[in-house]
Amino acid sequence: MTADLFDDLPAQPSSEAIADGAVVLRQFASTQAEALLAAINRVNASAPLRHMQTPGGHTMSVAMSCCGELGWVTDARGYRYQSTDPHTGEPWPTMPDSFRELAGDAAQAAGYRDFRPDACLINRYEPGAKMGLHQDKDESDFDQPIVSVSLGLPQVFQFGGLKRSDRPVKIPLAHGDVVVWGGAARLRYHGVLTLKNGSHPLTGACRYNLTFRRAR
Ligand code: MD3
Ligand code: FE
Repeated sequence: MTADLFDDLPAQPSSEAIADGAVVLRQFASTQAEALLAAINRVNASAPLRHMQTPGGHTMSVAMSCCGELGWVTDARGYRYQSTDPHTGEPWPTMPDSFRELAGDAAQAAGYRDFRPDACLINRYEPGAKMGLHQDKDESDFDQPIVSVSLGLPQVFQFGGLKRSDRPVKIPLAHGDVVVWGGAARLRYHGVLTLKNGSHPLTGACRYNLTFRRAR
């Protein structure tokens, strides 16, 4: 068996600046993982995971849902945040208190006070799913960070620069890891490589990623 990027991740919580404005909080969410997954399942019972269409007409390989006052959607009309789920026509499910608190605590640990997310995107990757390099710029205030939480199978994150052509570095993200992306990192290109086959005791053959945002 050969060594891979996931082999030397810490089992205990630790914090490390991975770039100007980006702080990885390894294992920050691991003790809450089962409660977070139960809350994800409750949200997805009302707002089902779905494969959205890009404005260019491609179907995304990642399945998405949202909770909070606003949710992110993409369709033939473009990318945007909106207060209702286009699939049901209903408001997005309320953001669970456990989500809000985790996001606020992680932002605080990374030096951002009073982070109050109004949107949480839930991404579910199955083996073969990926997300190409992109910037998150549909939010109104780039001084607000984004907090991401990884659950389930590990996946390799690609962290690029401010230009699409900047060569990305690979960062392994494992179950329970939380990353706070703010400051100069906020507009950097990023994506995730294709999820490999595997099985996680809590999620089976998938990875969930929660991203907490202040959209407006
Ligand atoms: C760096 N999600 O939902 S999370 C996304 O694993 C998204 O599902 C990926 O990119 C995923 O938009 C990556 C890490 C992440 C999220 C937002 C960022 C990194 C970021 C915004 C700016 C810079
Ligand atoms: Fe993103």
